[in-house]
Amino acid sequence: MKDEQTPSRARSSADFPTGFLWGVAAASYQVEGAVNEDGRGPSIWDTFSRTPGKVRHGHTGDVSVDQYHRYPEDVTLMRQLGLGAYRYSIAWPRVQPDGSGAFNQAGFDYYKRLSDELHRQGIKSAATLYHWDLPQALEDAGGWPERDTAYRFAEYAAACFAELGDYVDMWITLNEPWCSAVLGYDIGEHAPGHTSKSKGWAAGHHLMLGHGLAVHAYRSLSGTAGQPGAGARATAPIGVTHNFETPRPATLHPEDIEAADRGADMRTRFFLDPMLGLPYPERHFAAYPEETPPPVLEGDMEIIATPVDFLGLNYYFEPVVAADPEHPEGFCVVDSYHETTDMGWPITPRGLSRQLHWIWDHIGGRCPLYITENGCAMPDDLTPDGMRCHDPLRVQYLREHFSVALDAIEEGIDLRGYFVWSLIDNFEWSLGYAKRFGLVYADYINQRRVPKDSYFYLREVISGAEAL
Ligand code: GCO
Repeated sequence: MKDEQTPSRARSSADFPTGFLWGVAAASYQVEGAVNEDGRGPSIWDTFSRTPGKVRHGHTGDVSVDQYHRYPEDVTLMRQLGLGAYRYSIAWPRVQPDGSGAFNQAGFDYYKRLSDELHRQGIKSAATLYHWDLPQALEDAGGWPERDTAYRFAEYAAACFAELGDYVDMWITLNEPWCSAVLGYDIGEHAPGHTSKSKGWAAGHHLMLGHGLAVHAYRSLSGTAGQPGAGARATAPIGVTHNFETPRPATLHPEDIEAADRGADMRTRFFLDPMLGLPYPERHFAAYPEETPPPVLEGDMEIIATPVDFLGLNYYFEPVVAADPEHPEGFCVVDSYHETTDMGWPITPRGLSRQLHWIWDHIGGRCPLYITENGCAMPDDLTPDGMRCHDPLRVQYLREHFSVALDAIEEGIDLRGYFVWSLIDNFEWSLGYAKRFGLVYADYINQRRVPKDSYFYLREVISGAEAL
């Protein structure tokens, strides 16, 4: 196993293959603001962020960086960076305020305007259908632990394909279903804030079922392109984005290697195996007999296994685990003694290499991969005149991870693109505005955007001029 260091061989960012897609990523509730405009309905994040004690300092996404109104300026920043794609998410409650029933044309129109602006400036439009903002009305009816939510999602997805099919160049059904399921329904750190293991796994299954139904609906559009009323082209690739964890064993002792393998069960295999036609991991439910396994009905696993065109990976860090006989599953996460980001997350670029290889081997190379998020919260040093922002640690973090991505391509992994999280500082969920992940500094008082050093660094990378 290699150390956490970058290879010494001289290379440059020009070594990324032609057509490699450089992008940035963001999510509707984190950047849009305008929560009460043009018919948008409430989402679980509106409710959660207004619930005292749930989000640091009581912050909400009500305004954030106001991208709903300022998208032309943000797209210009993207073009000046040389980006090939913007990965944003569609707010379900903007286009279908109650999550069922009537659609809201003004909501679709916003994403058409955004896509038109992206295209006008030569940037691809990569839409995620669900980045955590479930319409509140669906949560009131039980949310993701209820099977019906999967069907509602598929219906919403089909409407997006029909309305926006001529605008979107790349579809991502879900962002990080693990977070929606586990942080939302089991740990309760994210909206809607429930704390029930069984609800968590039921939510996980229904999210994956919703994903499968949506891909299935998309596939059935192929062949209807060009027909009156069909709308969608169904030619853009469709995939899903996960935040897998493939832990590193604390030592090379067989019991720690086994522990690391088990550590991938619920964070990775639970969400990946059904996509490959495999069952949910059984080891976990054997270790916790009191937990209810996901409510799988006949035919569900086949739907979830509907082939995708690519797999998106969000990578931030690699945990280290060791065998722990006291633990029901036989493993625990241990300190990894790495430097950390402002989130307290260890900086582990070689872990990206291990994860890419783990996933690539596990899926047998059956579809290309994209890194759909990678980035870091770091201390930002805004100059007193407010004109520059120095973030050398972010530059270093990105350089190390880009270098590993290039290694992976040279090692034969079909990695097609890399989306940095995020263009601009934004609402970091339960941490509010306290953590800044942007390449561009957001002044939340006057909405001024100040490109950080990392922005200019990425511009050089994309232009092919940076040593890696
Ligand atoms: C994700 C998160 C992002 C976070 C980012 C930093 O997709 O992982 O949804 O929205 O802001 O990961 O924590």
